[in-house]
Amino acid sequence: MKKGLLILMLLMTMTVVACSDKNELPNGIKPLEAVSDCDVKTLEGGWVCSWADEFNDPEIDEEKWNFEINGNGGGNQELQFYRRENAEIVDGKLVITAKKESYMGREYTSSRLTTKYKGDWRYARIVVSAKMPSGRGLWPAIWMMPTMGVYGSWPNSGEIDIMEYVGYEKDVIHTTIHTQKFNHNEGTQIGFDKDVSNVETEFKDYEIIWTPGSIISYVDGVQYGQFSYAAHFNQDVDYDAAFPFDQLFFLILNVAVGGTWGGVQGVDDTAFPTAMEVDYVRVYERDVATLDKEAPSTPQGLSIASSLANSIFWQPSTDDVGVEEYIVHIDGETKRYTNLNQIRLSGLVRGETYAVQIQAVDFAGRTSELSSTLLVTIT
Ligand SMILES: [Ca+2]
Ligand SMILES: [Ca+2]
Repeated sequence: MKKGLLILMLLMTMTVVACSDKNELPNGIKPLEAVSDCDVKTLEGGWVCSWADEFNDPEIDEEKWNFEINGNGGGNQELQFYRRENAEIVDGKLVITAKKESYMGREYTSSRLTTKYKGDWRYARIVVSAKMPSGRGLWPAIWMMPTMGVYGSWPNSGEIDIMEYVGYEKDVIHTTIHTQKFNHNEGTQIGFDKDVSNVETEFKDYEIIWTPGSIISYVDGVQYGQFSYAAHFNQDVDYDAAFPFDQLFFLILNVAVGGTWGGVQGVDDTAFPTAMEVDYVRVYERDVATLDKEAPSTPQGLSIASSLANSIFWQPSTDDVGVEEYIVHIDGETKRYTNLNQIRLSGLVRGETYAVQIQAVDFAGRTSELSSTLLVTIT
């Protein structure tokens, strides 16, 4: 850390709370320091740049990016073969070019880059400046997939489409989530569209702010999609079936050709070559150690779910930064943890009645008071 910055941060800390000591936080977290290779180090609201690529190096940085090399159609019957050769850095921008060329049994080539195991985040603000390729049949995307898949294979562990674009529908952008309960195989995915001028000729900031139970999508700072978990609307499933976005996800940048969405109106072979250009990727995380001053509110409204056995939910607690998880106390003992405001009480004795209380925990490790008691008889 630069000495000037350290002094500045100490001064800020002393100004805000005279007796503050970052080591006093219950979970010992430290203030975040922005990475040096990010051109915009902080954003309003306590967001600190923790990962970035401005694409200023002559070569693609393989400490940040993986190339997916295959012609398997991306699970969507896409037509391209993904090669390393179709991505390069030109004038400070990542350029992913889709080409009409025969290769390994495919008639088009392109590139798909991911940050898996190199950039993986659980809650973040992600800003990608990009300009879309043009032409019927093109299907570029800026999106995220789960790193570990703890809830199972697609779609159970979730997918976050920060922005997708299909060339036959010029200047309309899309943001979508897919989960076990909400996915396109069943036509139940949740998505938003927006008409935006000059998507193919101008760089725009495509962004999400992802916090517990919420993902909000923006283009150039204008909100156009909001995905929020609401336990009382999802009493039929475990919370992760509706909203599994409480685990690590990585970023993907690709340009697909054809496929079950991009290829609905065929492919215009005169469109090639055409490229998605990315000026920067910047990932911000909230500086909890500096921001957090208060414990979460006490969970209220404990209720038994109407259509999922032995499942309870409650109103989410509020907090000055955010609630990271809830502790479930059963007969006075800490028994379970859950990231969102619902849990199925498994492993208890059928016919027995248990006294359940909930306690919220914030990202600084501060805890709320215990909720009032809900009696639950296991069926
Ligand atoms: Ca750049
Ligand atoms: Ca707090």
